[in-house]
Amino acid sequence: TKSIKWWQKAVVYQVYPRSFQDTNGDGVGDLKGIEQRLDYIKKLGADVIWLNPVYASPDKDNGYDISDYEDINSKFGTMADFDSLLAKAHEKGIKVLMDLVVNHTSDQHRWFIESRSSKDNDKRDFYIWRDPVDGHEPNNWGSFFSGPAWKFDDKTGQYYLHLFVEGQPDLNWANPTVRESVFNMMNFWVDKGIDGFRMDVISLISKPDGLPDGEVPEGAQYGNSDKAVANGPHVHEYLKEMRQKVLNRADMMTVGEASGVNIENAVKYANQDNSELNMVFQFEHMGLDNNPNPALGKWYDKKVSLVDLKANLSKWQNHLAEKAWNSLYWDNHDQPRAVSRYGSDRPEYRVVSAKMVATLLHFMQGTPYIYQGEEIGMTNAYNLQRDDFDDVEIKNAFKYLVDKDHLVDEATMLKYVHAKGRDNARTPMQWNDSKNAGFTTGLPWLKMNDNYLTINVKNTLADPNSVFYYYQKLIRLRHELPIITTGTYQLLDPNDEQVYAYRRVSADEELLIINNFTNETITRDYQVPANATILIGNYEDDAKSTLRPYEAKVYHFV
Ligand code: ISL
Ligand code: CA
Repeated sequence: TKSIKWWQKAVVYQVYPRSFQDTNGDGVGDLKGIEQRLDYIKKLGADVIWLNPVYASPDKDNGYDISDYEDINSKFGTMADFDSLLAKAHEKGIKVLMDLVVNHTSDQHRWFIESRSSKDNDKRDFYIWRDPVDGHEPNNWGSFFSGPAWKFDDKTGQYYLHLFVEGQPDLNWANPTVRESVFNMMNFWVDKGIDGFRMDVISLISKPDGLPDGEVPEGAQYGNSDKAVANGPHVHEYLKEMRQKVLNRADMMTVGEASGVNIENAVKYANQDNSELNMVFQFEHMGLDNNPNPALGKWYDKKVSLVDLKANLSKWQNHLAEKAWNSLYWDNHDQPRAVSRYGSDRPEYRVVSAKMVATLLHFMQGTPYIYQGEEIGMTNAYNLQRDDFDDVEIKNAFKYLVDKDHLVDEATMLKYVHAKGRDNARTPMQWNDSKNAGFTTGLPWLKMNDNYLTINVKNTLADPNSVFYYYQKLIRLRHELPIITTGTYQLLDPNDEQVYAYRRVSADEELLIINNFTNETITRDYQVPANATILIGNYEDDAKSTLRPYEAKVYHFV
């Protein structure tokens, strides 16, 4: 049998530094704030923190546009603050993953400033420059955040590629000097003693030869660059090189954000032969509740079909078993809140359904990720209006899809943003019921969710039946019961539209996980053996074959 790696038993807690804890009243969370809250994360029981980017950045896309990889954004503090946070986390036995954003840099990065200065600058080829074709963009690719993926630069008369916003020019990974520079920079962080990397859109770094047009979804303006670029011809070669030159220098944990990756290529990225990464964030389950109109992409407000969700997650569980490793997530800084999307944030169901959604995920095989606030059942932020949003993706959606292309009216788009917008996850952490929820004494950089008077850490810690203590128990169970890490996954009743039930099976014991996805009381008979005990559940007693609204329970038997 293969030995179990530390990151296969670990639970990760994602911190969005901007929105976690402000300590100097400027309304922006900072590194000192994270350090002050380490005991909270320790109490929850998480093993690892993933920090969203804290590097120097003009913040065109909240730190995903980096102008200096070896410096800290002054809004968040200093390199001394970072060193202190890392040391304190390690003292408490918490590991730290850094975000690695190397598909693109900021347009303010010195590499790009040089690159754009002239066609014969030695950094010209660090980025992807092309001549106009018939006076237009070199191909039909659209940016992930609406609009074209090419920007014309007057100075040299060429376009540069930006799969994300204009301020995020794509690096040219085909250039070996680019790779060498990135690996050197990564080694700077490895030498500091960090424990791993979360790699931003790593599936997009190798661009296809000739940059062919993407398929244009019906009704859309631009070709799909995601599909055209994902899993490009040399991506696995580049990652193997990275593994050799950087990642093998320490016992690191790596997770690649892998938009456009299916089960076949996931097995390459996350193969247990240790040649590339440990695991990927796959996106298929995030797209199941997209708009049926492809031109609107993710912008929609209908719930996912449970049958589709089961089929998808089960496919990943089964296909990666023994070959690769899954990451498990419902939400992050790019996704709406888990309880709002998969459970119900109505006051009468919020707590019970947040626990159900957690139960479903935390008994699967893989490494679970908890996004800050998920552990207290934070919800989408319905009080934010068009002018309140900060996120460039949301702003561009209004600008292009509503104002320019008239694909949808403004009121409908607002509904979609309330369901799917990234700012739902980015409103500041709700610590208590004082002004601005104890996040800041100043003006928060993004409007608070107005439900912080009831939904906050102080309340959740005072209530033994809270979402927090339920997550704490889920994490403890994963640490204690090897079957959660190693057991075989078996889906039950794939066509049941109301319940998601599955088993985890090992040589000498078994878990039966039952989740009622509806707000109704229903009946199901799973023929639970007489010797079964309840390991965890979100109701006080076991009503056997009766499943109450959003009920979740896990039986354990031998
Ligand atoms: O956010 C998305 C959907 O709303 C995704 O398409 C997202 O853009 C994609 O997963 C890439 O995300 C990552 O890279 C982006 C950055 O804006 C995201 O915050 C980051 O997680 C560009 O660096
Ligand atoms: Ca601050």
